[in-house]
Amino acid sequence: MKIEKEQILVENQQQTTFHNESFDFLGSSLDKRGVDVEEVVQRLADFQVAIPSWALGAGGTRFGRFSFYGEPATLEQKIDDVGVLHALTGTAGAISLHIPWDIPEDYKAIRERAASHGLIFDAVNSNTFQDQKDAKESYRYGSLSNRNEAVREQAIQHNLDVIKIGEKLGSKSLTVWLADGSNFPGQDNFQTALLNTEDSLKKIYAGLPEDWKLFIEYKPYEPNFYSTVIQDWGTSFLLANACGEKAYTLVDLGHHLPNTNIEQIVSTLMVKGKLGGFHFNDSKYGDDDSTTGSVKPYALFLIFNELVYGMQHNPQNPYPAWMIDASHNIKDPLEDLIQSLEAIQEAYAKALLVDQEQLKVAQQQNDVVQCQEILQNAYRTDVRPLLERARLQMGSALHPLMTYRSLQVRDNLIKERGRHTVATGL
Ligand code: LRH
Ligand code: MN
Repeated sequence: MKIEKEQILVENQQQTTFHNESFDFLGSSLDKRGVDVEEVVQRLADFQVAIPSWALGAGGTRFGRFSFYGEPATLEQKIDDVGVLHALTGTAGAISLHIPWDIPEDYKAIRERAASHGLIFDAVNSNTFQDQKDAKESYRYGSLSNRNEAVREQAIQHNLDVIKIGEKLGSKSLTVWLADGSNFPGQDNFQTALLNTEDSLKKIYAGLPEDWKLFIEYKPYEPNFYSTVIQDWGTSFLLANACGEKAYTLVDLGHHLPNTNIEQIVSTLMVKGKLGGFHFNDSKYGDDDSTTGSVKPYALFLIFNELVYGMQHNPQNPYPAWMIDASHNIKDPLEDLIQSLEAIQEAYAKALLVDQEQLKVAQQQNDVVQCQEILQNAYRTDVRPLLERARLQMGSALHPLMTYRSLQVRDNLIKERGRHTVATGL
């Protein structure tokens, strides 16, 4: 399934007049607020988010999984689905693979297929949270932290193999997330587990190509429910510092205990030059992996407000990696991802409208009320015409979801692939 530019142009024609009116109206009011509208639109067009290869089929929980039919059963079909997202949104220009769920057979063919959709390969993800059927050692009691050196060596070698796979695809970063931890008090010696993990990460870091980054992802719990070795940003941060300048902390929005101030974590990591990137999603309770911006859109805006400030004031922090990490239990995966991409662009656009100079003055004057007014003035702005204009400029759809439905993409995928294909992943 490939969506041609012409199909999108036809769909856009019906909505262009209304778009131009709302864009001109918003543009003139933003002009009065001293906003460089063209620059905001260009920043939105340049903002590319990587799509997780493991979230293109129906997700599930231990209580069940409901298929969506027409799911991608091969890596080639997964790349085509990300191609559909990129054609419609213009902002899904990369795919993030998970190994061994997505090991390419023909690297040249896979690179060419991705390139045919205008896609690059973002971070590759290792997997030492599941045992592979032919594996010599088990990760039941941990991987990089395991008390058994042979298990640690196997996990280290897996990560080095994943780097080799990424190199053949043009990827420039490795994401390590560890399920390692314990389910009961007394099961683990916390210090041994942490020091083993640090030592193992250093051995992986030693195998990192010069121009690569290592992203260390933290998570407070699940699948272990008493302790997790890399449980929070502080642990990831100290491990990244222990490894070296190419190691960074990766922030998965769902990996925080309730009411954690994630925007403050983001600002701390940026000023210390250790914010590597994001796994965008949303959650009400745990690591729900729900649609980004579907539960706490204001929190997402506050995170982007810190990102915009950091990208202006922290040259010591590299340009972060933007990735989605979600699981679709009841929504069509592609519709869910379109909604996430929209919410991410919307939060970024609103954050770009924050008058940082005015905010600085109000903060210096301790005018707390004015500080909130400045943030909420930006947040309360309907920025959708800016997102639409960015998409128009990229030749993608003014309204991606509407166009996805009117082009009957899911029905066509079912015709092509049948009803019972199942995508590898979560
Ligand atoms: C762990 C996680 C990690 C991935 C996995 C698919 O919860 O967020 O990023 O490896 O989901
Ligand atoms: Mn994640």
